Amino acid sequence: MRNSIIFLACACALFTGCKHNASSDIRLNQLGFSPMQEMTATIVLPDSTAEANAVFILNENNDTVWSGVPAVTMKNPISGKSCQIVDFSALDTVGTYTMYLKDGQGKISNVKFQISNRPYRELTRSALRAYYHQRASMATEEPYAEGYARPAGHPDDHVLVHASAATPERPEGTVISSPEGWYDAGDYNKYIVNSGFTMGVWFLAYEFNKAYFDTLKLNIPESIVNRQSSNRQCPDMLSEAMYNIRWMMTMQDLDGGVYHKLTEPDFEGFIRPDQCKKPRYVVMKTTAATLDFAATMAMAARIYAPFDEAFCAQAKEAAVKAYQWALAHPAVYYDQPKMNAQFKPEITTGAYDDFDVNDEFYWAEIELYLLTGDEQYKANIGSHARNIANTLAQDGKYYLPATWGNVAELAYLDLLMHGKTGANALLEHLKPYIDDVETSVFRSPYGNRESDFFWGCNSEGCCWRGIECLYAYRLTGEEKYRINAERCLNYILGQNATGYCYVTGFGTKPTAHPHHRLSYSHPKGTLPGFLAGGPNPAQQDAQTDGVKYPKDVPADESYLDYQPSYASNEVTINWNVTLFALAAGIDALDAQH
Ligand code: G3I
Ligand code: 9MR
Repeated sequence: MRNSIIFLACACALFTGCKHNASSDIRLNQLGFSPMQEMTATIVLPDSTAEANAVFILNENNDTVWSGVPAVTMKNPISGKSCQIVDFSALDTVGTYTMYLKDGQGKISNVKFQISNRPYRELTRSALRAYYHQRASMATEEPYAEGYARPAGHPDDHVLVHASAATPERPEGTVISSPEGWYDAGDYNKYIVNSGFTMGVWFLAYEFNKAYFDTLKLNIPESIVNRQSSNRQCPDMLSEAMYNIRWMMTMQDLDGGVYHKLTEPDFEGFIRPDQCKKPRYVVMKTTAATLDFAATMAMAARIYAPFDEAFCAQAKEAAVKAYQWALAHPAVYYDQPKMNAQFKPEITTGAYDDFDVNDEFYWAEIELYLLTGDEQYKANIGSHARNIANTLAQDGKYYLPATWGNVAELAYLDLLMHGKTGANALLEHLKPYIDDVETSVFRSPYGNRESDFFWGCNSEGCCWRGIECLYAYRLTGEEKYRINAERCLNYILGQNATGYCYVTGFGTKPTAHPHHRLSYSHPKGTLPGFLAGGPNPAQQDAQTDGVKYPKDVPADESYLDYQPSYASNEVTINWNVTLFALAAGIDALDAQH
């Protein structure tokens, strides 16, 4: 108590006399920490000549429980900004704290944070509940909507077969029904490639932490009335996924091929789902979509086995049929300009185009093999795995990390968890990033290289690296991997170059204006639990809709919390799944303490 009074008195005196404007900034995980966790904050200094800072942490009774002067000043290799790190991991008591920073000029800033036993439980729940809000074809209602109810839109019971997808059985203009599923992102379309990838990560997350997800309650309609009520109660997390899987099944044509997407011809305005009136089409079948579908259905057939046998038989049949179509059509790529040159109406929505399907073949084959044990799939794996390995030799980035366009790692991680491959590739891949931590201004294995920043990097870069660390921890038991997984989450939740907590509705400075039609059009505003894409120096949106980035903004700050910024501030199903997989992985470990 005495310490804190003296500190505050001195600080106030210095503060009054101070003439400088620039001040240091504290960046830390705005959701706080569990007592066992490493706890650090980054102080971004106003300039390289700034003097050392002093940091005091006070508890709710205003007792100083920690104080120190961070010694080392380091440079952010991307922006060149000078930073200091304070490590207050010694704190181990649950409570609310305030960190006071007295900078070299005597200026004071402060930030509140919590130490609690389960700091990421609500984050995990909310990131999963985001999918309930994304549901197409139904109204979201209380009590499930938790304040964000909205009317139904996009029944998708009158979807037109686009000329590019026409067959003798289903000529152009044939009406099919393809309801349910999740809206992909900030837009209202439904894309198989991205849905398949999302389901892959979803199922991996489930299998990684089965016991945790089996008991996690999401407050969705299925929590109460289980659709498969004659079977064993399905965990909420798998019930939510089923809403999307049922839609995916409707996207398979009679011949086994799978439509690339269900879409309006061009993006809707920022209106509510029930206000949308554009026609919706299924467009051409592609090899990538068909293989991602095959892999998803094969995984589903395995994972839902304890809950719904009839569904599993249907999913397996759909997977096999899709795979056979892909073998017969191994190189049908989604080339939107080429398609538009040939067919009308023109389609200008998301492409999810991918001109290398070796990894999609590999994933489908691994999943069909794991499901059936059938040697036929194993034999084919050989040729695709070889292609992938060859490419890997030339470009280490090819195999890892996983993204919607590179699904090889999903197969690899599944093999790893089944004890059918070794962890070396994963550990080697992680090593340089973990080595970076020693000089990292954000004490993170992510965010120290320009190449870490691109469209969707918060998920595909940061969260995914954290998930890889969780796998490495599970396989080796080495603490450093658990700590680095937590460090990735710290980065997402505020210990980063912009100081944003990149999850809507969480933290003291959250993403508040995402590129998200459901949020923008909702009278209550931004929906909670969504991860923003993140800093993207390519700035593909820079010339549109008044999107203006500051001149020469560093790559790790190339982010606008501005609704029109689709290249840095959109939300998507494939990104949120990595957020909840990482948060759940850490929360499950916290629960063991
Ligand atoms: O593959 C190249 C790589 O070789 C190159 O080094 C790198 C340099 O920037 O670019 C890579 O291509 C990027 C590609 O994603 C693959 O990662 C493109 O620049 C980048 O523009 C592209 O962004 C995609 C974006 O659509 C535009 O097509 C995002 O990954 C993808 O998540 C996003 O998806 C959209 C949907 O189309 C529509 N719905 C919303 C969704 C999220 O924004
Ligand atoms: O809203 C669209 C978003 O969902 C997509 O990810 C993005 C890239 O395909 O495109 C957005 O739509 C923009 C369009 O591409 C260009 N004009 C402005 C649109 C958003 O207001």
